[in-house]
Amino acid sequence: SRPNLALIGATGAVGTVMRDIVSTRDDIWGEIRLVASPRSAGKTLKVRGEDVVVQALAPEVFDGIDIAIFDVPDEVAAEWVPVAAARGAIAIDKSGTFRMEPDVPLVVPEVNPQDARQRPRGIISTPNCTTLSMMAAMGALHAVYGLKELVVASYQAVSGAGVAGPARLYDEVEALAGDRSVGQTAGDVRKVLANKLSDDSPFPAPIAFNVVPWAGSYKDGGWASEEVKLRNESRKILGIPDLKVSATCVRVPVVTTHSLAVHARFERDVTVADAHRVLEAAPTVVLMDDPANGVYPTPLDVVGNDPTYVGRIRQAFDFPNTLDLFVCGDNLRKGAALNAAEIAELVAREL
Ligand code: 11C
Repeated sequence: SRPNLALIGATGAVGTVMRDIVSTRDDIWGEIRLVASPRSAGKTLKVRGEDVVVQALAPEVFDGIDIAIFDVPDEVAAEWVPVAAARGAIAIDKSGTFRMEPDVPLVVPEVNPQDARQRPRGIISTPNCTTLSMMAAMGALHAVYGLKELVVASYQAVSGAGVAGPARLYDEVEALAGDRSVGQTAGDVRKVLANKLSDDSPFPAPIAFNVVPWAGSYKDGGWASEEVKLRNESRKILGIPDLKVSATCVRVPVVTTHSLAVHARFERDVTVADAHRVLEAAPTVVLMDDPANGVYPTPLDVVGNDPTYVGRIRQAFDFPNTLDLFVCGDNLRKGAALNAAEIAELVAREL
């Protein structure tokens, strides 16, 4: 019989995309149960064209469920993912809670599908959306050339912060619209926003007309949690424990789709033409690399699409075996819901 799927966090930014994804991909599922916090329970939402009533998170919602996909805050995952696993569901968790635990695989299906089979706790983690936005491309290049070092700058969309992110960006843009004097004096945008909006923003500085060099929580040494995750998770997914990684994560006024400028050093000789061939052959990567004709990916052209888009591939002038490139990936699709759905499909094939 067909496996039953539960989506936990069905009403959030990722949950909304998740419902779309399971409604449009090959339908392999029996029941699809929608679950959210008690605040959202009782709502009716569409999935596979049918109305489904959202259930409140409780131990019983996992009864009869084969696979449960969680997109909930870290502390909710810490409490409820083990409950799902104890009740016999395989839990696929999008939070940061279990990703680095040695007995929990961290899976990107086109890079390390084999890892999904070793899941002694019944838990599989799916990576941070920033890491995921480049993994299909970097995994394909690593498989051929052997990755040694990664230096990354991210340009992260506001929807990475959940539904409050786009809400804040739209509010700020509206508050500033029509005023052609703003952005020309230090602090002027802050003043306009302070007069018109609450100071309750998911971002530590104005995000309209700005870039903010901070994403996530504070970590030792002045690192942001997103930068630490990008390092740890890339190492685990690619299976290179000593991969050298350094990242700076920056929030930009883009609604959805994370971009990354990547400086990647490889063990073996690599040329731009070879990298093109490798990336063209990677099924989930789209190469957009013809800068002489203005062809390269931008988040606005990528949003809503599944693949990882790569362009601006250059041989670094002063660094041997090193490519500089620009990657864009929809942070809600491959960066979150799609990767979780692909893991669920991978697991469902074994059941
Ligand atoms: C962001 N990448 O753009 C984050 C959100 O570890 O899954 C996801 C945090 C995580 O803000």
